Amino acid sequence: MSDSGIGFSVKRFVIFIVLCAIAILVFEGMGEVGGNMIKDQVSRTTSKFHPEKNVEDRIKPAFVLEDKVAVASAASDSDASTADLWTAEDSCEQVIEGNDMLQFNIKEMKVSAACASVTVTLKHTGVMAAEIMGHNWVLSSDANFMPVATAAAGAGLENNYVPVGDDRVLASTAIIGGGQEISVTFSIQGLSAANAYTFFCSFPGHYAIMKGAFKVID
Ligand SMILES: [Cu+2]
Repeated sequence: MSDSGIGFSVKRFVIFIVLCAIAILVFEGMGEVGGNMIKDQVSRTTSKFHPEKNVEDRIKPAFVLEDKVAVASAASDSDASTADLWTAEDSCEQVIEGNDMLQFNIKEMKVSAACASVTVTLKHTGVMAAEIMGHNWVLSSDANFMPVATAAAGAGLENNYVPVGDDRVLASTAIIGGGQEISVTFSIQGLSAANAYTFFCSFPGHYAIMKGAFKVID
């Protein structure tokens, strides 16, 4: 029975070793979890300013013109009175605004065929530079809109993103940046009320949103 005392303490010793091992594993595990939490926190905080990370979050506009979106959806509900908010008055002098959120303030321009000439004034109501958020006003026939808009990117900023010597371009202004304004005056003698025309901004990528109908009315 004297062995039982030793056997008992050997058992206790083994249990003690096992407990120690478990304790070490648990502490290591906790250390790793804690370390990863700190690593995560650091990467989340610093990556906010990393030039290649969270780009979407940083270019997200600080606010969105909810009212205009509401008007747009209301207009699509075939409500003629709200649709008029997007349509400029029939005039030989047209004023249109572009902003930092890729928007023109109107979707339709109407000019009388009787106008000796038409002047379109584009105002950039934003603050961003021409190289980043520049806008212009370009007119083409509806049919030529896509081909001209596509060719425009290749023309480069030095040509105001307007294809040089391209007679599909019926009128165009230079590219302007925030706070600037520019006008173009042109004859509409060659235009017809029977044809559809599109005005748009030819800054690369903008034409998808920044476009509208240009209507000549008899
Ligand atoms: Cu633009």
